[in-house]
Amino acid sequence: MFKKILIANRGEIALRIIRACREMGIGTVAVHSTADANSMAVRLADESVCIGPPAAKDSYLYMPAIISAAEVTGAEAIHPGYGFLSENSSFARMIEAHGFTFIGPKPEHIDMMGDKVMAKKTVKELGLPVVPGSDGALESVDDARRIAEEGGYPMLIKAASGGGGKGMKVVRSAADLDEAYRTARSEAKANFGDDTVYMEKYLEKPRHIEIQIFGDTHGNAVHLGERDCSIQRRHQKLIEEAPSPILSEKEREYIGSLSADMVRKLGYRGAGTIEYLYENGEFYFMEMNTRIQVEHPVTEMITDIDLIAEQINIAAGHPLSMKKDNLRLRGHAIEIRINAEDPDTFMPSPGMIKQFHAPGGLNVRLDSAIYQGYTIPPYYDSMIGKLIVKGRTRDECIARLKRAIRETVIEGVKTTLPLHYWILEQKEFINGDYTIHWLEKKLKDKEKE
Ligand code: MV4
Repeated sequence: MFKKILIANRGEIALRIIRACREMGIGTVAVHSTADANSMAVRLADESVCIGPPAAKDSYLYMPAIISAAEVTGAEAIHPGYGFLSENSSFARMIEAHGFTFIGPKPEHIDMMGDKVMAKKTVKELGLPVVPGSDGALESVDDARRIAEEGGYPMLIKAASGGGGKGMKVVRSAADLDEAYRTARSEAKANFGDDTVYMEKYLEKPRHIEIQIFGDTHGNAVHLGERDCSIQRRHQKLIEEAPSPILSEKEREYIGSLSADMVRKLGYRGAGTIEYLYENGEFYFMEMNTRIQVEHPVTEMITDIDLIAEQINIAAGHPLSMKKDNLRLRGHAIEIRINAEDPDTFMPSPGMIKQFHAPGGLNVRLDSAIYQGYTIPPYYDSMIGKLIVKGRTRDECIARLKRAIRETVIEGVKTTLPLHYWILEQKEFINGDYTIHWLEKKLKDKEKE
């Protein structure tokens, strides 16, 4: 096992990784920008190294500074967390080239899943259901027209290098095709430096359901069930839960096994998430994320498995700690993302936390790096924490979450907590009756009041 791990990240996930390392008896190095010198991760890690100025491109994204920090501290492995360099194959390669271990998948698998055309082709061959469409990149607008006539409108044009919704264009009829094709290509070029686009049937009312998987270096792969992440706004998830309120045990086992089988055939190593759209009882592969995700705690709550510890074990060459027959999903978990934002306008609200009191009680978990007197810097993502609760049932979870929100005190900055409380009171949320578009529509209606 590693003696020392460097954490190439900040905020709550840096803390989360430090916690796993400490329980495993592994030393920790926190790297930080000048803006994060007073962070909780810096305080709690065994050592810390300043790697640059506030702008992420000069610190958390600046690979030479991170590699140097690993060199000078004698760390053996690097955990990238999520965001920043977590899905950058050049970073993974550079780490390995310098003799360190990247706590994550093989660089080839990062590249494969980063190219959405390649990813779709690969997983289709390995048995996953995909959305019918262009079977590869679109060659021309005539190519697009032919495929659309055959499959029927509406269609969706997507960027091969995209993801997270950027560069997508819905095409409702043949009359819109020309413009959609051209703007999709130019936006793809502008955003990703690659104008490759592909097309698929547009699903109007899907849910976002994702499967947590793990593979090891011994040919084993498992799934840890699904998370339902359909409560989102502008491709930012607000609430995630496990299990999904709308899947049957049979559907869970079907899509979970297919996902684990795919990952085993791929020879994938580490944590990963397979994202699906779910509509009318069918699953359609959307993307695969090759990192640990923000919402991993809901899976931890219902499996009792430390997913970060599992990532570290796998990177150290150990076999998976869990097997299909010693894995059981128990109860229900819901996570809300707490952002330092105005709950009505979503404008970022950085500044000093004047008062802070954490919620507690049975099965309440707060993953956050904030403390009273801490100043949230304006340079990074506005997520300042995650409140996760577990219950025996979904209803118990919702009641517990509302209770925990009411006892949370965060003063000095605006947060999205009041918005979450409001969502938890909506009948559609309570009934589990919503699509990925529900929240945005509901917020529009709310505005009119
Ligand atoms: C889709 C879709 C409907 N039909 N693909 C958005 C992000 C990118 N990863 C894929 N996305 C979508 N792909 C087909 N064929 C709808 C979306 C989508 C979406 C998906 C998940 C969560 C939120 C979303 C919000 C808007 C659109």
